[in-house]
Amino acid sequence: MEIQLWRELLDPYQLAVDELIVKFNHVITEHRTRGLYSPIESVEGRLKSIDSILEKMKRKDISMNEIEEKMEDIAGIRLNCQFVEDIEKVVKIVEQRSDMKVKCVKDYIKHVKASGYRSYHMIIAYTVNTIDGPKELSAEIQIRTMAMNFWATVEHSLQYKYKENIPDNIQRKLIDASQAIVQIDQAMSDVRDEIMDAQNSHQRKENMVKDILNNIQNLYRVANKREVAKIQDEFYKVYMLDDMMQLQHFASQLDIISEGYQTQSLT
Ligand code: 0O2
Repeated sequence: MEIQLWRELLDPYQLAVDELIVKFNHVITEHRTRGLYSPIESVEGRLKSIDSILEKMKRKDISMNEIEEKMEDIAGIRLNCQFVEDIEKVVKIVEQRSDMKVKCVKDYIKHVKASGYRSYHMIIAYTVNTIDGPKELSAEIQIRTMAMNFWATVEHSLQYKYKENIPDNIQRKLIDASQAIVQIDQAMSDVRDEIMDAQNSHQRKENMVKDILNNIQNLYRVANKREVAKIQDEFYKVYMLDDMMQLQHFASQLDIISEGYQTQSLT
C-alpha cells in the first residue's frame, strides 16, 4: 500500500487515540478535583505501528481491504489501575459512556493466557469526525493494574526479541513472575482501604491549598495589598500547623472574604 494510503487509513485511528486519551484523563481529573479516589491511575495510548499491522495481517491471514473490519486494536488505549478491585469500576465507566459502544470483551484476568498475561480487554466502537464526515471505528481498551502492566511491558519486549520462540527457561521464569504479580496485587488489595484513605486526604488537602492560593491571587487584584499580604502570612502559619480542621476553617473564612469581593475562585 502507498504511504499516502496508510496515512489516510491510520489518521482517523490516531484521532481516536488522541481523543480517548483526553477523555480518560479527564475522568481522572474529575474524580480528583472532587476529592474522590480515581479508579483510573494513568492513561496511555498508541497507534499500532505499520510493522505490527503487517505482522498481524500475515499471522491472521487478513487482507488489505479487511484491515478495518478485522483488526480491532489499531487504536489502543491502556487504563492502568492501582488495585485489581478498580478494574471492574473502570469497566463500568466505559460501559456507561454514551460516546462509545462496547462490542466485546476478553477477560484475561479470569482466563489467564498461557504466557501468564493478565489484563481486561474491551473492544469498543467509537466515532471520530473527520473532514470526510463521521467515521465509526474499533479501538481496544486494555485495563490492568500497574503490576500487571509492569509484567506485560517486560514480557512484550522479550516477545519482540524472540518472536514466537521465547526459550523455555525464560518462559518458565515469566510464568513464575506472573504468579508473583498476582500475589503483589493481592497484598496491595489487603491494604487498599488504608492506601485509599491516605491518598484521599492528601488529595483533599492539595485541592484545598489550590483553592486558597487561587483566592489569595484573585484578592490581590482587587483588595488592599497589605491586607492580602496579612492573609497570606496567616495561611502559611495555618499550613505549618498541619491540621486539616484548621486549614478547612481558614479556607471557609477566606471564601467569605472572597465572596465579599466577588472574586471567589472557581477551581
Ligand atoms: P501491540 O504492540 O500492542 O500492537 P493476538 O493476541 O494479537 O493474536 P487478538 O485477539 O487480536 O490476538 O488480541 P488479544 O489477544 O486480545 O491481544 C491483543 C493485545 O493484547 C496485544 O497486542 C498485546 O498488546 C496484548 N497481549 C495479548 N497477549 C499478550 C501476551 O501474552 N503478552 C503481552 N505482553 N501482551 C499481550 P499486540 O498486537 O501483540 O501488540
